[in-house]
Amino acid sequence: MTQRMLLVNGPNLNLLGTREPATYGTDTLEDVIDLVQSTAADFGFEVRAVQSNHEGVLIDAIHAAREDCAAIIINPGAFTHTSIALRDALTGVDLPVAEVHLSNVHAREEFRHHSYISAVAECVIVGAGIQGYEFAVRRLARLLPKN
Ligand code: CA2
Repeated sequence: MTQRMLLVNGPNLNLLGTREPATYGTDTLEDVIDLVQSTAADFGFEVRAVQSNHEGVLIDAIHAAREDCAAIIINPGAFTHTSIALRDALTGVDLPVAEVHLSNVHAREEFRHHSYISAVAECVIVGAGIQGYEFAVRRLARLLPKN
């Protein structure tokens, strides 16, 4: 059976490629999804992609992953720095998590330096632009047992 990865993008990431290119680059969310899908396919994984500006929708998508996903790639957007609920959802499903940030959050404002998610992630990739999502897929594919 084909294994699946859940790709989660949080608030405002639907705007990728339309504004703030100096911080977030010029690639769109569609480019991110294409990159994740094509990288995952090289390792025999399908991808379900979810983007929402609403915390509860993201939590529901994470809960649903328990049924049919082997791993989660997440850029929680600004919820990274605020959401214990998102962290608890990730803990609750007990799947390997890769946390990705397009920008180097550590070189930005102080409030972006802390992540509620990092402590429950297998790996954290920051500042590599959309390539960070590719690294995340490769890392998770390496960690997961072959079926
Ligand atoms: O660097 C990242 O990937 C972030 O997760 C992006 C979040 C930010 O709050 C985090 O601190 C770091 C913001 C996403 C907003 O994305 C936009 C993209 C284009 C135009 C406007 C916003």
